[in-house]
Amino acid sequence: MTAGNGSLARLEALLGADVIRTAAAELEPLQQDHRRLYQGRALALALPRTVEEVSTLLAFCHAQRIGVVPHAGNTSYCGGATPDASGTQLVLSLRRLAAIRAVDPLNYSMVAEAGCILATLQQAAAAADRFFPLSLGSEGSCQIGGNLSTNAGGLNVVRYGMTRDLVLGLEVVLPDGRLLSSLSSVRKDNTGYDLKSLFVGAEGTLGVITAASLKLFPLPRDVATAFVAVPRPQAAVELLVRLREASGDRVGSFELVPQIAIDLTTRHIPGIVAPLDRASPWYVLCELSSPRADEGLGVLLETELGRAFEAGLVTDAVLAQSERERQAFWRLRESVPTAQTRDGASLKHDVSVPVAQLPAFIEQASRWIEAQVTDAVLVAYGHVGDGNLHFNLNQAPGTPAEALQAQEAKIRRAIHDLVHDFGGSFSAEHGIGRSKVEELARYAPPVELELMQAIKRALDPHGIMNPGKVLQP
Ligand code: 2HG
Ligand code: ZN
Repeated sequence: MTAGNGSLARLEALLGADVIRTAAAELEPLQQDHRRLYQGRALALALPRTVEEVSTLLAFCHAQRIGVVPHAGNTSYCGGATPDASGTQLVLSLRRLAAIRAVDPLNYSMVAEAGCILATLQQAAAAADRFFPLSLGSEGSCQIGGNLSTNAGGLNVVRYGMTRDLVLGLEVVLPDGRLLSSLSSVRKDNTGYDLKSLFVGAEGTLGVITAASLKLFPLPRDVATAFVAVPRPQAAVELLVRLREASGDRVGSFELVPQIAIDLTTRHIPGIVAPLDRASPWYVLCELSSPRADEGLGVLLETELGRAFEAGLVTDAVLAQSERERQAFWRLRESVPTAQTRDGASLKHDVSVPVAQLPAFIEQASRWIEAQVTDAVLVAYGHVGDGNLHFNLNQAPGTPAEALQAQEAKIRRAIHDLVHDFGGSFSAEHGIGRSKVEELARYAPPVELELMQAIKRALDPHGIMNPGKVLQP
């Protein structure tokens, strides 16, 4: 795929210098991912103001065979939004398409443009007495277009599902510039193939999502949050079962946190304190919530934790007594990735296995790491309720980053092979991007891969959309 100065001049002529930006200072932040694993060089940055401009832009790029890299909040863990080093790819940001087109509390839905910051949507829903449940550590900067394109997971999946589950309809500009306008707000629609689902999680390889019709829920009014010490992951899984049953399935979040995450966050993030005095190998951060203000969830949670204590599943626990305390628990959990980064180099494995298999997976994978890996500290945490573990490794204190990095390929293969044996996924919530293209080619069943390639060819015959991401060219 080639694009020279001639194409750039024509693009500028077509859309104007306000839309097509070339200043180095504007391109620089888009040319590397937030973990600084990938560096690229962009032809230009496109900042369309309208859906029509997105259409015009893609039609031109389709005709001229110019690669387009959609770029949202730049919070990807897989390099999915970074251009390659050729200097021929156009980075496309929809940050100016940031209108909330409608909030409909009676229909429990809203229509938002792709450039909306996730936290803004949560606030808009709350202002209408409704709840938009997608919640991520990066919610203050990530954009809904990126969340949709990566099918983001996050902290409330156990109750509300992934981003895909929150979508009623989509507006998408296809690679040739045609507009697929399916911004339906109906909940039942069995008219043929579910096309919108193709674009959710496609990471911008099939088209550009410009707006979405999203599900809303009743606002939680009774919330009970606890930080709980558990002796082992199996106890966490059993506690989850107990809480789901005892609360009538009111578990909104259920996160596993190891002691090392407490050590890293208290060391590297100002203001974080350990919620419990005594160290425990593992903790659970769990939250029950209900739209009924008088559900009595605090008492219920305390009672169930007491019972779990008697059964040896819990060794200590603290309930948040105020919104401030609750926020402090969540801040600790959400700061784990930042604390990991501040501690040094890390290797990340965003894996999932069936929830019931998680303890066995942790045990086998940890045993392998202990026996086969040097100069590393295991930092395994995540969304137990979804069977999703961030099985990460950090460089050991006093060892060079290179010592860990040199083992990356060997570790990745062993962990992903084990995940495969457990019937799990090597990318539970972070997607494929650039970093896991070979993994997808290796682990996806051949027929699945063939179908994905056929869909890609049908929608994007010239391969202009996010080239080199998700599928091998
Ligand atoms: C989280 O759960 C994010 O905090 C990031 O998905 C996980 O850094 C990671 O591996
Ligand atoms: Zn996560």
